[in-house]
Amino acid sequence: MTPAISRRRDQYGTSADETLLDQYLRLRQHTQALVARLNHEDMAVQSMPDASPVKWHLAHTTWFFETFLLSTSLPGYRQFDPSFGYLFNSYYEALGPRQPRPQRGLLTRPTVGRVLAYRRHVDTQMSTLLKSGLSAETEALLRLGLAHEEQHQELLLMDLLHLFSQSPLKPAYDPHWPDESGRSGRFKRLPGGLVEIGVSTGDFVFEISDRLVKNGEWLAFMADGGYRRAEFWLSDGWTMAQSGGWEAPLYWMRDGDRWQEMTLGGMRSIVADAAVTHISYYEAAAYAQWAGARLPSEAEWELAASENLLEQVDGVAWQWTQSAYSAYPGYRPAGGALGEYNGKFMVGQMVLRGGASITPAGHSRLSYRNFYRPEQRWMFSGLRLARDAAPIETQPETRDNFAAYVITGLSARHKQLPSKYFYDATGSRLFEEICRTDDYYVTRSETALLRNIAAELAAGIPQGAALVEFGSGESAKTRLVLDAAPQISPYVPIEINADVLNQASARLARDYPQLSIDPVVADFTGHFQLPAAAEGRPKVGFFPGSTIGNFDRDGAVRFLRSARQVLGDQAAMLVGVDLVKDEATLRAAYDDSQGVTARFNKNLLIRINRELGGNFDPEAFDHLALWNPVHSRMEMHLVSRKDQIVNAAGHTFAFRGGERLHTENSHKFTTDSFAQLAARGGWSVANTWISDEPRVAMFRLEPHDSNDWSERS
Ligand code: AVI
Repeated sequence: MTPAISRRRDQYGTSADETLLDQYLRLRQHTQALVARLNHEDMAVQSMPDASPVKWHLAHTTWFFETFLLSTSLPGYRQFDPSFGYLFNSYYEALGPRQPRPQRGLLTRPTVGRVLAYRRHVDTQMSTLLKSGLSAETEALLRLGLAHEEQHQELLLMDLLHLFSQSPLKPAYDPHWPDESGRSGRFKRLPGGLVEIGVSTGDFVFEISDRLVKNGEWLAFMADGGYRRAEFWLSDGWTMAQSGGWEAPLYWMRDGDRWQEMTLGGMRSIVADAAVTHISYYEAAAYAQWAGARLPSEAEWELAASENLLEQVDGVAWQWTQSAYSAYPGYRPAGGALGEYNGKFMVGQMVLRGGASITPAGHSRLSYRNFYRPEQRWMFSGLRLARDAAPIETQPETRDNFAAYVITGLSARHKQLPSKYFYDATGSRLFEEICRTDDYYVTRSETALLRNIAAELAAGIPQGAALVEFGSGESAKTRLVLDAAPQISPYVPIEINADVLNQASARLARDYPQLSIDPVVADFTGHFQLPAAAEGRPKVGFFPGSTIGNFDRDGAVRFLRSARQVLGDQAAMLVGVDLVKDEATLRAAYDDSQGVTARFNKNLLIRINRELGGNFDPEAFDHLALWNPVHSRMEMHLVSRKDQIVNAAGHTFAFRGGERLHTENSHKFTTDSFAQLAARGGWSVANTWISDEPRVAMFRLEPHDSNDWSERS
């Protein structure tokens, strides 16, 4: 049993020291306050089948507590009036027949006075109940009752506005009812993908407006024939607009050649900067179509809201989404009559997100799913636009290339994929892990070598030289150079992964406060420009790690040439290279005993599955590392364990058992073979340093004497 006076803070925005009884009484008093300015006639009339009289709301919310809490949980409770079960049941079939909804306005009896007495009676009994202990189940029902009455507080105002809008006197509910207005919305960009609410929005980029569509914008839609041009409308919406004679939002009324709007503050001139409200889904969808946009899905809305990108989230108008109100996976209606609470409305209704100016404070939350039928418009409904967007600059090429490489690479007679696609977030992490294994010597040997030769390297770097690192990653080895050569400034790391680059740059800035750091987000194998800070300075290229071995020969030459061009004539280049050595050492390095390299290799299949909708089973492939003496390189492959068919990037690929997918080359050099390669790229070797076993080399290159290098192939 939960003591009903326990103090708690919850999703309903309750303050920490408020008891359940306090919450209950606060809620009930707020409802009373909402109707305090009304007379009894205001409270009895029903203006349309969808709306209910205020008196009915007052009684129905009370009936809810009486039926679901007092009758079941307060021993000896006696119903206030047995006829109320018929009169004030809303839609609960399990609780028997009820007054038809369109005829709630015919209930001149009970009087308002008796309904208010009913409220007082139930409040007294509820106080008794809430002062006793509540079971967890009863507490849950109480919370549902609180939320239920909050919903009716909003409905009550919606229905009242509709009622007053029908009156020729256009009475103000509250003459001081505030207007809301502000600037136009700006589109906010977001990546799609999997988000916490568990809805896959796929691999695309969308944009969503940070503010709601305004009356002024709606007027432009109207002026452009928005309500007369069928091309903007859904078929059902067009039929509805025609038959209903729609030419503006629900409460807009013509005043000569101007528009006025009925509000809870009475008739007012349209405020151009206020958000448009009281529109149906059909109108919202037509407007979005006219505006070259669309409505957001509820997943997109929730993602953007949870990223704090949106304004006017829950204080202006409920916002139509393009999502149908249907069950989330795992949703089960509650048992008994309460099972009728939401589930049975899950057809023919669209979801609205956010909250409105009349929604009780704290009632809504980011995951709250409101719903109405697409033609309804008496609620405080508005819209915010969304649209599909081109992915950020580098993405279309990268993604299209990846798909293109997968399609052509897996269709080839010798299946192959470029190794650069290893390095998604997981791949980059696994590579770091490889570098820490005992078997993969390349990083360890090179780091030890750099430590030994740092002073010598530094001696060859001129004062004020810019250090340009290609594929800088974490910039870990760079520190050895920077420590030995304080004359370097600026440092220009070039890295395709902006996050990695920003983090590494921030760490360096902290540790090297004198150093100017000018990072460039770019694929260093493509075209890019050095920042202005490097202009006019001698430049030293830095390319450690034997990454040059991952290019094919022509690719390596192309890279060296473009580096030569980027760095200019007054340049040097420090290149780390792995040397040819015994096969056992090489094979162990690419097939480490902990299996990290195997995971790194198979991660490529996982990336294809994720990014290109593939269905590879990584377990159906073996990792293979072999030495190719003809090309002087280590090769990595994935070997199909069986005959299998795999789908990816919208294509189907057949693998025979034993067939290989070639994923990486890692060329190993002698000092001579590397010098030849460098020469083809426009550089000559000025210095060579060799590490201890297992041996790797660091070369200092200088521009080739010959000035016709750039013409040679
Ligand atoms: C990044 N590159 C130099 C590594 C290499 O040795 O070719 C990648 C690697 N592949 C397997 N292990 C490490």
